Amino acid sequence: MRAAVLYEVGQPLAVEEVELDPPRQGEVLVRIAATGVCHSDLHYIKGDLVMPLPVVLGHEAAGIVEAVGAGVQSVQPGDHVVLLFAPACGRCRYCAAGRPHLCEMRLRVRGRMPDGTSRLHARGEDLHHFTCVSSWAERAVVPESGVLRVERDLPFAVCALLGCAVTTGVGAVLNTAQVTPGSTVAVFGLGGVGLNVVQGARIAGAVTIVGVDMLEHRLDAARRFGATHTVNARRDDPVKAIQDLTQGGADYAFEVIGRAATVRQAVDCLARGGTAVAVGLPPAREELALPGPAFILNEKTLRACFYGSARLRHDIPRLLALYHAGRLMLDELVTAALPLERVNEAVAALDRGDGLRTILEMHTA
Ligand code: COD
Ligand code: ZN
Repeated sequence: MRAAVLYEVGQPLAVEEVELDPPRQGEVLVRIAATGVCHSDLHYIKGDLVMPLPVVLGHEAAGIVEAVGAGVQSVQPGDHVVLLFAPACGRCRYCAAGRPHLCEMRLRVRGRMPDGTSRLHARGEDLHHFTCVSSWAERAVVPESGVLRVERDLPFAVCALLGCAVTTGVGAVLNTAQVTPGSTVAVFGLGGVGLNVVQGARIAGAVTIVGVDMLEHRLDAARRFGATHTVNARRDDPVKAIQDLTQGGADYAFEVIGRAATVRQAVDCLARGGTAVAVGLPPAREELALPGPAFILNEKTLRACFYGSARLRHDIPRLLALYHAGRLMLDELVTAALPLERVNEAVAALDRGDGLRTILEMHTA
């Protein structure tokens, strides 16, 4: 099959023939139909975040089950599925506590399948898996807990987005922060994930939603997704602007960029007792710094958010219900569709901030 392989940081991906083993016990073979290009993938391509190479990236995807390994019960060939990048064992202390996105399995896999081996091979060596998904490929072998069956009449691009951007962004608001109606909210970074934080805040009933970005077209998009105000951080100081727009500070602020400096801005723009949520992952070399007395005397909170703190099998059907009810904008997020062969163009477009979300589409006919 064809797959996009990252052999070296900073280099274009090689779209080439890759060998994919059949699914083993408890695994599922998925024919990828649509897969998103997310900034997390770009972090690894650029080397801001580090993982073992060579690797097949891609973690936001949907497709059709082609085969299942022994013991698989929740899906069968022909089912349409969303791929989940946090496989969960269902037994560890985190799964038992109802926080399967923190499952111990995720920490163990480190570029492999849960059993420690790889199903992907090229040029005579094993390739690494990315978050047990590796969807920038025609097919993927994933753990059963990494797929969720969805209705067959849904667009694949929409299902792919539910695998990351939507679940992460809306989940940050509804699960991690638990924004309450009437709140004031600031969102730093209005890409594919940040726009979902914006619409999550709208769904939660926030009355003031301030979107911050450096690209005018992203500010326009944020207004369509529910922002009541926008700030261009290239022109204006976002902390001061947010404090002015929220009568002294926001109740909640979300950092959806992945920079220590903007996490600090998210903390600084809060009202007393406010909560900042760090969704973006800063480069490994950056440490987060907090203003000691102002943070403590004003009783602020800084929370981290991974994968929207989501219970995926509970949350994704609810997100789909919001979509069907016309309250969650998903089709509007997809602004370009390209074939896998043009993945490097899609990555460059993300780096420039073109459009909102590019989807790589495979032929599934
Ligand atoms: N001030 C304001 N806006 C800024 C600034 C700044 N200083 N710098 C960049 N921006 C804007 C850009 O113009 C862009 O519009 C936006 O920030 C970022 O958007 P995208 O589309 O490039 O990124 P997303 O939405 O695909 O991803 C954002 C994440 C923060 C999720 C990602 O970068 C990340 O850190 N991921 C790691 C966390 C993780 O693992 N999450 C789960 C999988 S995604
Ligand atoms: Zn992502």
